[in-house]
Amino acid sequence: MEFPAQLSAYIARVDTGIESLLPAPVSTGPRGPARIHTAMRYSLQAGGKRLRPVLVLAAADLFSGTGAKPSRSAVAALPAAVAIECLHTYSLIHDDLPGMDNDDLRRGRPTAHKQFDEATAILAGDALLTHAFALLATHYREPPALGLALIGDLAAAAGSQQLIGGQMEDMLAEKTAPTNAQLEFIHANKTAAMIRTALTLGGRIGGARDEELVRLGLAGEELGVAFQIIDDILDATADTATLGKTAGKDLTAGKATFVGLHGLEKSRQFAQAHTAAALAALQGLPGDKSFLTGLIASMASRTK
Ligand code: GRG
Repeated sequence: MEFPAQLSAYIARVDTGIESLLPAPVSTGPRGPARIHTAMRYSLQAGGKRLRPVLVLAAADLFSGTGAKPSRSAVAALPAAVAIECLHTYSLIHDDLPGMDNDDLRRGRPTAHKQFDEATAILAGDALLTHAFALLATHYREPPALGLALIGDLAAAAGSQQLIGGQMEDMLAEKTAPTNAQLEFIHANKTAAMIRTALTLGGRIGGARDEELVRLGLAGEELGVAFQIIDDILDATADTATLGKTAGKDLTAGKATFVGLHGLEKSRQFAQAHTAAALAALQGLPGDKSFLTGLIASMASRTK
């Protein structure tokens, strides 16, 4: 299958997984109450690139039948793919809140606190974060070591040393002149940690060996840094309608960005170098890497 068709097929699977693995918005019975579930689905079903869940599925596929441990099909990777998208969406909802970036537009729609209210947006984010771990605990009971590893990986990436720590440093760095080391810390943790973890969750489910998980993690780290540099470039160069979120926000908010520190041209070169490093890290892994190679390349030339 050609790359675009394969990407659409993966995204369709993620969307089906979201539909079936999120609580239904019914007002009575064991799966209620309606408002919180409607708000969770509102942000999650707004779309987005689905990069992280697609990476989970594609990494699992890479090892089908090739791993040292018994391989599981990528169908088995779907709950983990949905889990990471729940976690990512929680971080976007909370990032948009008035107390953080105070944004009105996300994924082409009013942000959760604009559509509902601030309290509902906070709770929807909290509920998506919690649901991510519930999905892992429920769907990966066997073997128990796999479930524990997945939960441990996601908890580490989402916690105060990585996603939340990166977000904290990002906020502290606003309107300061950050050093390159500060910027690298922010991007490695706020952005790259979750992208790296998407690949390692998929690899674990597919049965990757330890050295293969290290290689996947390295590819994810490099892809994540390239992804954030391109995000910075797009924030400075693209328009709001294309991005589906407010463009030019970094400059207005005095954010620490690659473009602010190094300028556009240098940032483009850095993005290319990190993309090349991600592709290089993939080499040496088993299986058909053409989809992942295509995905990494497509992220380097994305326009939104
Ligand atoms: C609130 C704990 C907490 C963390 C917030 C995700 C985040 C950290 C902040 C959002 C702002 C931002 C620029 C984050 C860097 C990561 C990033 C580029 C997120 C957007 O990811 P995309 O482009 O979004 O994959 P879609 O909507 O396509 O899924």
